[in-house]
Amino acid sequence: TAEEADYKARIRSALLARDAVLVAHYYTDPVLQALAEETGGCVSDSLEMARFGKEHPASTLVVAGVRFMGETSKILSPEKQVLMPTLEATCSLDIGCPIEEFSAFCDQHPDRTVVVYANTSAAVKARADWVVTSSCALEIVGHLMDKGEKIIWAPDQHLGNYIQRETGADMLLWEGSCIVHEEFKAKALLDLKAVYPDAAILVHPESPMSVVELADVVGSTSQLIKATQTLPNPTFIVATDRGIFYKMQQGAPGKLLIEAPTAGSGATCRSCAHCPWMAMNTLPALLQSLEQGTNEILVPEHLVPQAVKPLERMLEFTR
Ligand code: CIZ
Ligand code: SF4
Repeated sequence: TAEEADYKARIRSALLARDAVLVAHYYTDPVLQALAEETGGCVSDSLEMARFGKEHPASTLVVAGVRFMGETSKILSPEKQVLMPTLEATCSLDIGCPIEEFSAFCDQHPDRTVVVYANTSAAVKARADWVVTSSCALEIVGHLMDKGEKIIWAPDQHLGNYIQRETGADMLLWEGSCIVHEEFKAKALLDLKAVYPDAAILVHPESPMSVVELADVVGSTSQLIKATQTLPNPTFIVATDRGIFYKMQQGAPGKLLIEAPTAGSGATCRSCAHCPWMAMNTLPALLQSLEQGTNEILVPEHLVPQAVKPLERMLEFTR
């Protein structure tokens, strides 16, 4: 629309005026993903967002995503200014893992290596030995298991269960979950597969085990996008946030892409498979942050030296 074009033009000039680069997650509004691409920014999963932000020469990073992504960028680049369209965009995994309880849990198991998902607060990262994302969790836990380490895993129990099953590692699991992926339903997915027998089922491992078990491919957002480009199937049923369809369609234009069913599909909520916090990232919010320098991410200084270690370990391991 004309209004959209106007916002985009103003955001472009504000990016230049501030020496800023836009980094957007796959789950954000396609408008923001397109804008990030058009302006030399980055559209990716949380691992590559972190790496891109750290390595990019811009003095300001504008992170369209949820709060932990902005915090990760700031921890890795304390000298840069990090802005976000909103500071209200949190994550049910982050909320479900408060530092006091988590730290007490770790204290009870001092013999275990602490591995946390990137979807956590800076304080939780500072308590961890390793940070992982869904694109490197299997390899990193496998590596730790080979060294004979026992693990505390937090906060996503479904991803933890999946990794435990795949690697056989000894893992104590925190019981958090993602409110988006938790809604995918196995029975309805089977019914949909019966309608599209040629479809491959792609599942993000934050989904319940009953859904993961039906998958042809289980993987992170970037791994699922890749699957739509490499598998021969004409159709894909996709169990992750629907924001991902922007990149999937771009890379596999001839394919039919279908949302996996959720508890509320077609009935109570048309947007079960879309993260309400990712959805807070809008063009007006982005413009306001850039023009006025509002919504700056600050991480308490005493946390940074500890939180940066497990993050750099992850970046080094996945280089
Ligand atoms: O669900 C999320 O927040 C994901 C998949 C983050 C990520 O690692 O890109
Ligand atoms: Fe958190 Fe789930 Fe939203 Fe990702 S999709 S930010 S894991 S609530």
